[in-house]
Amino acid sequence: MTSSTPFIPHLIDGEPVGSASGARFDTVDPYTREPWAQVALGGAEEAARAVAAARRAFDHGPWPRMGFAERGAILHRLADLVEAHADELGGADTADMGKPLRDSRGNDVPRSALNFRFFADHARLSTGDALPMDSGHHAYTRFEPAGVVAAIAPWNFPLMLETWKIAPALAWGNTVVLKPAEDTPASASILARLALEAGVPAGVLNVVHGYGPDSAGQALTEDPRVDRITFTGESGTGRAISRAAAANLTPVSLELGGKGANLVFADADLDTAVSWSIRAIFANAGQVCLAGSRLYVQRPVYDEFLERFAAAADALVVGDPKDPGTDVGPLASYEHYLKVRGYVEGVEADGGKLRTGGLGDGWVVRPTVVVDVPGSARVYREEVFGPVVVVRPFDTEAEAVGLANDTRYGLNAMLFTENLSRAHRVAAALKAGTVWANCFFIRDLRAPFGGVGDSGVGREGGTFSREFFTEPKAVVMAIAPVPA
Ligand code: TXE
Repeated sequence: MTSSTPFIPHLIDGEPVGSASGARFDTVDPYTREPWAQVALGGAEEAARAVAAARRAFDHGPWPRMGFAERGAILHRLADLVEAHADELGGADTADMGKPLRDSRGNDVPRSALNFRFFADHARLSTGDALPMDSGHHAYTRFEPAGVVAAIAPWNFPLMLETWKIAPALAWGNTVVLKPAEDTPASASILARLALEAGVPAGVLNVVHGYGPDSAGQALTEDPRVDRITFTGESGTGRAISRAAAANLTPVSLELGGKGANLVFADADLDTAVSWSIRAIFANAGQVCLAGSRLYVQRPVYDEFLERFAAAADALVVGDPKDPGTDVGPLASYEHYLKVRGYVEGVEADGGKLRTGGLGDGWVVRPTVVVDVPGSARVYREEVFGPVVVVRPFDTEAEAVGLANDTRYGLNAMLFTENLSRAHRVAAALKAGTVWANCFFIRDLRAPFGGVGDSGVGREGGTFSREFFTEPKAVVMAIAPVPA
């Protein structure tokens, strides 16, 4: 490290600060495999300071007391600033986790700006219930901000998933302590700086860097001054967070792992099915909770589909994430690369075959297609979180639904068919929080997002985010009965 190495501070109560102990850690560019910045390493002390700041800003500051229009205008300004700093924000995520710049700058940054605009407008336009009662009373609902929100984020869509949590929390008048994933700290500190510039008052959005267990993350989940915990990450971590939160009865929203099924029926449009299925597993090097990592193809089109799918996988450009032509970059960290490599190396011992793909140079796993794998294989059952897909044939619709539902996860599923009745029937039968028919990744931010089983607890999006980030209150007033 040289004196010109960038330093990424916490942002607490409006101030960029280091840790009290001076501790720092490196963040590593997974393409160059070199540290590119140093990060303030927070622990329980920094988490407590950030929560105290958020608490003060909530209990005494202007933010929860502002009108929706005023808060919304600030969040719209923040969205504009996010777009204006697209190079800096996208570049930070790419340096931290190797996502192609085309995706970080091209998709995640605009979507992050949209998160702020959407939730600002949604909160402002949201209506409550008015319930005239036969007794002459009148009940109505108020949605009051919940308080201090701890947002604990993963590394696969750093800025995008952080803003997915922060935007509704702020729009509804809460204050926030964000703990970004330790592998991807940079964009969060930039965002917090931009929030101040947009007019978000000091203490309303705080960022603490550090690890999870026995570190800043865990401290946030145990703090009784925190009113909501929103988390995206691994299912085991979700359980740990739930246990910690239970001590204070803090409500949690958990978006966890997935092992998405993708069903291609013989009556599908194969061009559509191949191109979406490729994106579903190889976008972001498969480091997507929604990845379509179990691909089931009806037997009459199995050979043709597999041929075309494998050829399309081979045609993806693997390389430098900063190169605009790159489709697939390295995995996000050495630790994660070792995990994914372990699955690829275990395929043959587990009785499967690599149809194409395998290990690349550096921390790269090439788009990998696994066939003939038994149902007990780890690569078939577990979330690999890499560019690795298992493909199996099926015969009947009922068998396909049974295979798709035979998992402890239930975040999402996809199906491809030109038969409208089948599409509706299968969508209803799949145990998943989201089902896509003849498409993938398309989102309406009003729709519920979350999973069943080990994929999570709760839903976010539109009114679902409102339910989580507010305390809905019923007010019952005695008024004179009004004659009809
Ligand atoms: O996730 P973790 P990791 C899956 C994927 C991946 C695996 C491990 O399979 O290989 O999880 O990734 C914080 N209290 N997904 O280890 O541990 C942590 O610091 C409080 C799925 O990175 O869940 C980080 O900020 N916080 C996924 C965040 O939790 C804790 C996205 C996520 O880390 C904590 C990412 C604790 N006890 C990985 N322990 C998805 N569903 O999108 C950890 N953290």
